[in-house]
Amino acid sequence: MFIDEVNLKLVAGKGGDGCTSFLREKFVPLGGPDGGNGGHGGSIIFKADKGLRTLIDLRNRKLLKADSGQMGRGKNQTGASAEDLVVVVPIGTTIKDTDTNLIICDLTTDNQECVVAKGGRGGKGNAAFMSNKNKAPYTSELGEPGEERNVKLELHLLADVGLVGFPSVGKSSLISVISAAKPKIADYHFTTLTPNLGVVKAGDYSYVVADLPGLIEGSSKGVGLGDKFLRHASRCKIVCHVLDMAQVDNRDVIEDYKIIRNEIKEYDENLYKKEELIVANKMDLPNSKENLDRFKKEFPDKEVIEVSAATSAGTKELIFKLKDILMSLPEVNPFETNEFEDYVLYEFKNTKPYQITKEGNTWIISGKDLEKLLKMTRFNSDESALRFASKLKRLGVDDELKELGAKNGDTVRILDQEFEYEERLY
Ligand SMILES: Nc1nc2c(ncn2[C@@H]2O[C@H](COP(=O)(O)OP(=O)(O)OP(=O)(O)O)[C@@H](O)[C@H]2O)c(=O)[nH]1
Ligand SMILES: [Mg+2]
Repeated sequence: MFIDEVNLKLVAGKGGDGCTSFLREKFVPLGGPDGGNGGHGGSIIFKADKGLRTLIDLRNRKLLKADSGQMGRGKNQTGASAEDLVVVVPIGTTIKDTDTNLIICDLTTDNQECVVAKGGRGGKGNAAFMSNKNKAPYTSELGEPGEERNVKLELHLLADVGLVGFPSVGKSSLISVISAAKPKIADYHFTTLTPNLGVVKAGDYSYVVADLPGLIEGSSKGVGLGDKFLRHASRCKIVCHVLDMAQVDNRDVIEDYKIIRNEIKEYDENLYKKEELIVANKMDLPNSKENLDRFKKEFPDKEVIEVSAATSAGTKELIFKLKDILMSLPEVNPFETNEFEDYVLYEFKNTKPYQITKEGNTWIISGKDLEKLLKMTRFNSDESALRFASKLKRLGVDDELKELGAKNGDTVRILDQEFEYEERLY
């Protein structure tokens, strides 16, 4: 099955920094702390939308970034939170984390949402640190960094339109004109051996067309390339019947049409009753007009679109005609059926929030939460630095360093910050 794929880096918005401030008013010399919290950073949310069929709009994007929250301010003013970035994708999109290779979510119903990269929390202002013990805290947090993720979006493309017809009528030529697909085209029969899928853009709308191998008399019983590809056509919403109006192979176009219709009927009554569009191709060649007139007289109720895959004439009308038909058809959600494998959703279970490794005399501490804490600490304030140190202690970092044999004067590194290890004896 053809899969539409897009790789993206996601960077959610950073939380706004908390503020350190004290109330200063005339006649109130020693006002309390009034630094407000920072606003939340924007998250990146993926949302399924039944109006979309492909990932084409995201194909040229490499990075998606959400906005940061605003800084907190004095007078207990909380910074404004940033708006979330909502990315709409078609139903059936699976989002995978490419660093862990685990599936984050599988959007299978309309309007289903998933927060894929979470925006950072706003840093607390100093007013939030006031306690009975500390009436005038100087400490405030920096905003939490937004979550960063490398993801791959995958969409199993199901063709909306199937191009059917005798060999060499120009099905592959047509798909190569209306989409970016580049199938093999040649003047001998059965050039196409497996279906080619192409994404067609019609204004803001896009849909998937399948160029199917040629059908002949007896296809429904397995003659030629057999009935394998008729099954493919059964899954499409529109059967687009391509005819060679110039009768290059010296066949009769009316006969051809009847034969293929009969094969479709023999194969599956439902496929026969499916929405049909007749495409008269090769209209650039002599005799095509004459044959078309004959065809129309024979089938006065059938709508026919005239095109030439060689000159592209009429192909724009075809693209928009197919769009109009698709939009008029009732919505079915193929991803809600059991045709697709069930995915398993995995969740991370953090066992230990940090790891300690040693390089020479340097102890390196790593771990997502700890690194986040470091990024949220203002080291220019002693109080904030102490708060950071006591958090490390509470997590058990101090005890473990001691156990591992850290000595006074050793360097402890977290990300790009270095500290000196000093064992305090209380
Ligand atoms: N003049 C002219 N030639 C065309 C047109 N469309 C297709 N052809 C030619 O017709 C031949 C067959 O075209 P294909 O696109 O390979 O036909 P197909 O229907 O995919 O054939 P199979 O894959 O064998 O089923 C090629 O030589 C094309 O160049 C057209 O509109 N005008
Ligand atoms: Mg072909």
